[in-house]
Amino acid sequence: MISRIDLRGAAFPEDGIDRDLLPRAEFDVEAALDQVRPICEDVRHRGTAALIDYARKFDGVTLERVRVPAGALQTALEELDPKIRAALEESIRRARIVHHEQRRTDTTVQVVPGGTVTERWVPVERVGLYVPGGLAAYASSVVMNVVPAQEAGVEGIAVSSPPQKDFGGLPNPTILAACALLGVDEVYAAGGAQAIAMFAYGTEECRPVNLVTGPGNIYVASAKRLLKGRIGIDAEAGPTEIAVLADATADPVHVAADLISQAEHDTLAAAVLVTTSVELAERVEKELAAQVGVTKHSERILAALAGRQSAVVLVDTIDQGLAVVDAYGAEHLEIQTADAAAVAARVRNAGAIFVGAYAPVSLGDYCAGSNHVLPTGGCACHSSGLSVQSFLRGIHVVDYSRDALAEVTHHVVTLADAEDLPAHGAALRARFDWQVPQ
Ligand code: HSO
Ligand code: ZN
Repeated sequence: MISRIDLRGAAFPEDGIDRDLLPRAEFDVEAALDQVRPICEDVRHRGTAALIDYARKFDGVTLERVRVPAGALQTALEELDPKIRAALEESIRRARIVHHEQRRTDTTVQVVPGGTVTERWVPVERVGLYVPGGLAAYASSVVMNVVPAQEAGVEGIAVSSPPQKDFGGLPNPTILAACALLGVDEVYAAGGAQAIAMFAYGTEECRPVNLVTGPGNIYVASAKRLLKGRIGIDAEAGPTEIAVLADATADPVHVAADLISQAEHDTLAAAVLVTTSVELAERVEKELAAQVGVTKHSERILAALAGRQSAVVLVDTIDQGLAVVDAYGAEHLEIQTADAAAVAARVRNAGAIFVGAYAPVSLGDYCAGSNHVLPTGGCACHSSGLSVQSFLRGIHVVDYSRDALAEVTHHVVTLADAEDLPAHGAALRARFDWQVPQ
């Protein structure tokens, strides 16, 4: 059901191996642009009326307004199963502990006497958080987006999630309850590209935002790509990925369960085991077959495991395993080896690393305190997951005295002349009666 890639005996170049060694699922954001462009333009020009039309067309619901009334949020919270409420509260509590510590303090550096540069951290004013509907309506993702934004000090937090036929045109009630628990009262019933356009251009009901975060399908990712620049975006989230680097000490039952846990998200999800032990590989393959048979979403999981994006990779050494997982740059990487912490410390590319036998990815999805919005598609080699930093801007504040400017003027004039930009130098010379101070 899962393919094997045998790299035992292969040459591993010193400067790293080919990052396409492990195939990934097709997620062609570019291809959806032509479909998404007219929708975004329509929302730009017709606002709420366009959103109501798309809700009828794509979600099969008739809306009178797109903003969810405050009463509906309160009702959703009152009707939330107390067990789910307690679990969400614990998830929020732990996420707050971690994200609170990520806050930045301004730093002032004295470059020369009388010349300072301060880095001032300022939260983004307004953010829009997109939460998918349908199969991927995750209340936990509301937590993972809202908590860092709140800890960063963002004042305007708006959430949008597709209207659901089954819930009278409101978004999924657990999503609404999570918003209420987090104190977010600005929620919209809009989905897909049209929701991203609403955030970017604004409508009669929704003021435009500065930054949009949150996962979504290919149309959401495509709208984010299209509107990037007008708005900031977190990432174009692709299908979920788990890679496990394991040796003979790993428990095949755990490894198989963890691979299956993320394959459960999507037929395009990737589950990759990299191991030095053929025996472990064989036992995991057997376990996968046994566990898939008794799990709820077995069809989806089977498709994900059998897809070209999933594989068991055999290597000779942990060093080679590290080269493979670094080239792959998984969204989630578990290290299930002897001395797992030491091996984990050597990993360079991963969205998040889960160390040892008792840190499965599912813990991180809900209750580790870490964030579960992480870079996919190999983007872990240049990007990080969502954090307080994602919602802050560092503004350099430059403060120089007359003497401090005088001291460096000749260098500025020289560099400006070298770039054939003499007016740049003149802006300094003008302050010293057009002379370059000696
Ligand atoms: N593993 C997903 C997040 C998630 N899992 C939400 C369960 N619910 C992407 O990191
Ligand atoms: Zn998950």
